[in-house]
Amino acid sequence: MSHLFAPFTLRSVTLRNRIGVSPMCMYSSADGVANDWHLVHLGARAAGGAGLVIAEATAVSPEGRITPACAGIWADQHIEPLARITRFVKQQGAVSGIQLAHAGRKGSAARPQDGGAHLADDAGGWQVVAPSAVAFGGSLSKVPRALSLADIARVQADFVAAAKRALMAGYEWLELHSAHGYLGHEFLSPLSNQRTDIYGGSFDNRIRFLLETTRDVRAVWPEKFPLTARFSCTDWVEGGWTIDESVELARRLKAEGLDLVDCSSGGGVAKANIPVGPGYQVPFAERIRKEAGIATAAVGMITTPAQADEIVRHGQADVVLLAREFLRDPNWPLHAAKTLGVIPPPIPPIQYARAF
Ligand code: 531
Repeated sequence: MSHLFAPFTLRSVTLRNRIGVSPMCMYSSADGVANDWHLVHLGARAAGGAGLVIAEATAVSPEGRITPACAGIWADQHIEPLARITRFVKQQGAVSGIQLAHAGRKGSAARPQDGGAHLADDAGGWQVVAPSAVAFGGSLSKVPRALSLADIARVQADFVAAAKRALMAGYEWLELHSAHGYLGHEFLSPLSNQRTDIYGGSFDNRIRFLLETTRDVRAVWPEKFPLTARFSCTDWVEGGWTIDESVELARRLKAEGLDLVDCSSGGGVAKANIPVGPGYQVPFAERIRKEAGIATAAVGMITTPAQADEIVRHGQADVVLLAREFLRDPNWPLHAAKTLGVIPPPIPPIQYARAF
């Protein structure tokens, strides 16, 4: 039976355990460039025993950033600072992943510590784009420019170029961000996608952007490396994107060479009733894994070793991704192994051996 500390192989990549660092925005870049903060943030968690370390939402174009301080991979100057991190992560025995992202209408925002509202164009912000000219609302009040067909092709080409740079930077695991109300999700949900062309309306049309992007990225991303996507499995509102649609989307993307769905939820609308609680998104990972026959990652309010271990043991997900719990404890995997009595225990970095 699989368990939290059993290795996991996807394509030719083997994780030493089922524990991943969820992509977390650090809002710490200038011009999208990774720096010492990112090295320490990601490197410390690789040293702490994670099997997979996924770099934060990394924008495929400048206007695809959430904030001016977000990470980017739209230019060759981004490659070497990221490569410095992937080299260190690998030395620690972990696999490096990266989440490629476009923020859509939720871009051009201030950092959370600065309030998170849309920034005016003359205050460091920019014109946001989306499938349709419909504002997110609240403090994200900018009305986006609806993407033309040529714009859509350009954004997809940006994802492809970003994937090529990610490969050059040493990543072995790619995640397409299609959740949390950012561009990929905006195409999926009828609440944000009101297009009347081939990218809007029917289910087949709303999934077309992600399907094509997956196909295009798969064509340049090596066969030996996993390609994954994060979904908001439901919008949690009537008339929005649903878990049933997520299951069908997972089936369609699997046929395009997608290897795993990272199962999150929400973020597409400001007002949703979300039953946040321990493991509240795990049932989505379980359904997609069972009904679409594709590997899944569970994420969201996973905090204890027993909880994480049970998710894997019960076949609800192949991998668990931890976010805030990893901020509280970069050595969470080493501590979890001790709590669970894992034999043989994972080997800590030699520099820390006397502490574990
Ligand atoms: C939190 C978030 C989780 C679920 C739904 C909406 C928002 N995160 C999402 C991050 C950015 C910061 C806030 C991304 O997905 C990039």
